Amino acid sequence: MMADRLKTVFGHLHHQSSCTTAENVSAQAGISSQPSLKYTLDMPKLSLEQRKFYEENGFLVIRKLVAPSKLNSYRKRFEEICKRNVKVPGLIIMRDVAIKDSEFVAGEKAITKIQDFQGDDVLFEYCALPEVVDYVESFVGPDVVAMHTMLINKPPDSGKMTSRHPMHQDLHYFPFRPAERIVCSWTAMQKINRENGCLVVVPGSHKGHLLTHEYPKWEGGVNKMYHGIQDYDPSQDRVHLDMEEGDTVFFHPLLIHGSGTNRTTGFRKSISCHYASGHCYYVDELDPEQKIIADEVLELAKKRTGKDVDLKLEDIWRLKSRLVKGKDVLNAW
Ligand SMILES: O=C(O)CCC(=O)C(=O)O
Repeated sequence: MMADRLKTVFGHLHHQSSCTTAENVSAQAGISSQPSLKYTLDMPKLSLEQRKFYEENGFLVIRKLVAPSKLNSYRKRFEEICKRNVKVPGLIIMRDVAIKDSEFVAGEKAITKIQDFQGDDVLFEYCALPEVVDYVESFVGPDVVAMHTMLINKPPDSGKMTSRHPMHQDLHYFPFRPAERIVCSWTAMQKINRENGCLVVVPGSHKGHLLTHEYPKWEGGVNKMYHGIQDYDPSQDRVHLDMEEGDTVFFHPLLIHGSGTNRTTGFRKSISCHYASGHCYYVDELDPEQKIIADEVLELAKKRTGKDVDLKLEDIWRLKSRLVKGKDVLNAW
């Protein structure tokens, strides 16, 4: 019994130390990665031109990838969740600071984002859509794990600019690596442009490193866990991604991005999933830059469970991840 347990633990440690590079992770998945194309893999879906674009810019938009009928079903499910007709285990429901501090607002209008919907088969269908996953494999390989799921319902701005999402890098939140084998898919559930707060990206920033994040000192306040890059330089070239319903952007977790104020009277909706290769690994030690988010997430987990348990950040990620296809070595013990 004891020997088996030790074998498992040592096997796990061995796994961690033996796959510390994107090349190793690709090799474990049976894919060769070329040094000149380090952010994409030699899989059938992407053309060479698309691969080169992502390599250079850290994002790639695919037009009309998800059918309106699918997005309608996710929209309806979101409404049901907001009305509390459906209860999803593990789901996190977030409210905009401006709404939270004002009078009670019912239903959909109170909710700015739902997160961790892996326990809901209707919404999780998005993460497993073959049309999406076919592209995801070009970034992470054939073993695909959904790590983080969100449906964002950006509210009309209250006038305090709280609907903005500060410029950040998603890797700030993640205790797994390598970054090259992680990708986000983000699908517009309606027309999204500068008026209602589209995504804004800094092309090429995925080639940099993880920067220090903190809560921005915005006058109107900022939503919980919406950290932004400390000392962000607004003079960097940015691109606003105008998208139509169903358009999907795939982007690297180091890409600097955020989203603007919603200056319309409607709620702006998008659905997204962060995927990792099943051969990624959890880091033994987080980057010092990540301490602020790790402490906040662990504090929240303790509050939610009501227990003062000794949790590590990776325990939370193991619980919320869900296999999409192939093998999940990342979350195996
Ligand atoms: O959809 C948005 O407004 C931005 C979402 C985003 O960047 C994030 O949640 O990391």
